[in-house]
Amino acid sequence: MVRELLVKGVGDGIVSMQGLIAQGRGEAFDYLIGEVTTPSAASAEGVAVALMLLAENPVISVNGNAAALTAPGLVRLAKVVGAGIEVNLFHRTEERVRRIADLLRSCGCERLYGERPDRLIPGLSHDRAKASSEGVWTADVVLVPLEDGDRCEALVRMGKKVIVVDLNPVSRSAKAATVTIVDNIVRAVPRMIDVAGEMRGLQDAELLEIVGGFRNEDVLVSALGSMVETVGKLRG
Ligand code: PTJ
Repeated sequence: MVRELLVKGVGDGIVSMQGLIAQGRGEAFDYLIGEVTTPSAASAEGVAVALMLLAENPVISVNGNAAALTAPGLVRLAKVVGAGIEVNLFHRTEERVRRIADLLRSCGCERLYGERPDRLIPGLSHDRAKASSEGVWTADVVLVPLEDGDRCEALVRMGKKVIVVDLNPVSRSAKAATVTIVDNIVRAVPRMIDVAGEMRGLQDAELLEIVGGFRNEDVLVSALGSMVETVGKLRG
């Protein structure tokens, strides 16, 4: 069913052809972690939500894959944590930006950026660098699901706290991010919405306690550990 969403996304002009390859890569890692949200991914999801709730200007960056897989979920998450949404494409065409923006608006997105970018993120080629001053450019916390390594590194260099959702724990994005959620986006987003609902009433001090002591390397090592465990089970 998830695969079909991507195929439909290509037909609707939302997903790039490269997006299908990215999904295949993600699926391979998902099989290795057992297609479940591991405890360390669950804790990274909690830290990510706490960071977004603590942020001054949290922004969720949406690409073709993220839109096709979970546009309504991302809009809901943005509402619960008080974030804006920006359409940012790796393989940018204005037509695809427009289609994704329309999809997000049809899901109820009110604070939407990315259609008229007016800034360029330093260190990236022109189309990939495009950003909006009120969105990603001034965001202090950015959730970039399924992000490519260059953009993730560039956002970190700008001093932002960057949260990625990436099933590959050894991708450049996973290693560069402030918080890496090694989980399928279709499982991560609904969980984050629930967690955000629970955390919304917390004081800043309590949210800071959740964030304090988090080490992203631990999440990556733990994800790789889950994969090794899966291999171990094959030995009986
Ligand atoms: O729509 P665009 O033009 O912005 O392009 C989007 C893609 C995803 C094609 C582009 O950003 C890209 O090429 O990204 P990468 O470098 O392939 O990185 C995507 C990462 O997401 C890979 O490490 C995959 O393992 C991972 N991934 C793929 N599907 C999922 C996933 N992680 C979580 N959930 C998934 N469903």
